[in-house]
Amino acid sequence: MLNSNLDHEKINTIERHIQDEQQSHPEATGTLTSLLYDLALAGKVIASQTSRGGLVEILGKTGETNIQGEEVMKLDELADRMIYRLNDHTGRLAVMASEEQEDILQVSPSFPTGKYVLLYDPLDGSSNIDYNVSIGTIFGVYNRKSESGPGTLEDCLQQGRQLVAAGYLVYGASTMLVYTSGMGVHGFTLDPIVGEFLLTHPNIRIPEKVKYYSVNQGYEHFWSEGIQRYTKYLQGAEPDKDGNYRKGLSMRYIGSMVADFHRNLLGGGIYYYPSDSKDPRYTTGKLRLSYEGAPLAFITEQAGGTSSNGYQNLLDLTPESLHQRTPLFIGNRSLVEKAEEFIKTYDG
Ligand code: AFP
Repeated sequence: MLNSNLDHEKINTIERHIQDEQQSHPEATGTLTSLLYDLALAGKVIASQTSRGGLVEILGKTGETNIQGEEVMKLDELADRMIYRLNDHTGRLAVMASEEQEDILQVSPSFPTGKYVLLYDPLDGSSNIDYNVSIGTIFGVYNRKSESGPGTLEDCLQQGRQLVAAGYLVYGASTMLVYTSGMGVHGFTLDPIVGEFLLTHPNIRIPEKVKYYSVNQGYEHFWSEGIQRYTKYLQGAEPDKDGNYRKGLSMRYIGSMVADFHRNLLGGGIYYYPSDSKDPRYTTGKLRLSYEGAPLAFITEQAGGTSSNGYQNLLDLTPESLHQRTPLFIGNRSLVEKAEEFIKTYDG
């Protein structure tokens, strides 16, 4: 016989949680709820493939390069197509853009266009795929700016402040989906038996007490003086402009931004990828403003942290092109502000 208490217990699936949140918006039509649920579904399919990565013939490179000049992995392609195909016919989107594709992605002409715009990085950290290291998916949702018909490039080039929702999936020891629609940050863990995302991390706040800094320190010699000194400051080996030293932090760097970001969101810390002189392609940083920076900046801000390109909040930047790169500092407010201070003092 069922325990009668169970009748009163709320089982918070992701669908129910999003629905409950949207109910506080009387004007909500349920479209955003459905769109976020479509993304959760895409995440489940991608998770099922990534977890079988070593078993089926999907690992390794396709032999092609994407528009960033990077080698395309088969799992990238799969994730890219999966997200597009699960969203091209729903009538919820006006247009999409993927980090893996040069141009904007129109939805199928046989279906109506909708009011939202979806930007996504289908498989972030893909160079880690072959090594069974956590990877992730990042997405951001905007309202369309164009009135009707097919969405436009302008719809995709919006300031991060205009984000309606943003989230990421991390495919690690378990699969998690973390999202915000401007009402706090909530994390769900995929129950692989039931096949459903269940609320495990409600109202995530970045801890005040910081533990980690995450940066590819192998590039140290190519950084500006400000970034070099800031990193030493984080290690407890360099004073700030007032002559104060901080207690040294632990360094953690996975090389999958989603995984590094997720750890710092829960544990407290900063992730940064500054500009460097190592590679002429990345003089303004490696990471993309619209696919990686803005969505994670929105989540950070909703969790009590902040972000910067070294001078300005990432959410205040309006992209001029679809694949624009940016230097990026993201995490605890005190650490991000301190990075800006070092840059101002030493790099001008
Ligand atoms: P890949 O998708 O090419 O692995 O790049 C991942 C990424 O965009 C981000 O997720 C990492 O934090 C960062 O690049 C790692 O870059 P480095 O290898 O230069 O540290």
